[in-house]
Amino acid sequence: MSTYWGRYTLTGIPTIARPLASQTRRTQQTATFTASPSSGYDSDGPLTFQWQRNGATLVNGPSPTGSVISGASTSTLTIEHLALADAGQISYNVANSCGGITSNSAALSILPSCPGDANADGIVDFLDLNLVLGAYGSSVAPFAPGDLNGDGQVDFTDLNLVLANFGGSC
Ligand SMILES: [Ca+2]
Ligand SMILES: [Ca+2]
Repeated sequence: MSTYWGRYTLTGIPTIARPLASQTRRTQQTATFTASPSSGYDSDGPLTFQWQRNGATLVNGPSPTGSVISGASTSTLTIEHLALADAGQISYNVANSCGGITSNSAALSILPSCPGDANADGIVDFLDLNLVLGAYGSSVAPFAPGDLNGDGQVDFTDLNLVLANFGGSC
């Protein structure tokens, strides 16, 4: 005699616990969206994810807009080096062996870059100067805090961008 366990509550199509929130970023910044499926729907194996923009499947790697997409088929989507054309409605599909569901659409809005604004708060001030000076002379990831022109170095070019725009807002 064998015992079989019913899994009536665990074999359904995934549901989503929290809706995606809209985001606003500036060009060259990074946007990250994280899926929030409800727990308990992965008893038959890992959930699968696929992200979309305006309903079109996103693909990892350099995109036609100049941005770089990663995690397009994981629970976390990352878009680096955002371009104005990356704006759109972001959504994802999450599935298990029973089927899938598509999340709400969240707006990704892209504003033009703000020269000299190292901390992306819309104002060029002492905080930005401090970020550049704090990393001055170092090699960093392109567009890391302090590297305003994205050449991977924090140097006079970046300092000049802060000074030339100091006191401005955008
Ligand atoms: Ca700032
Ligand atoms: Ca630089």
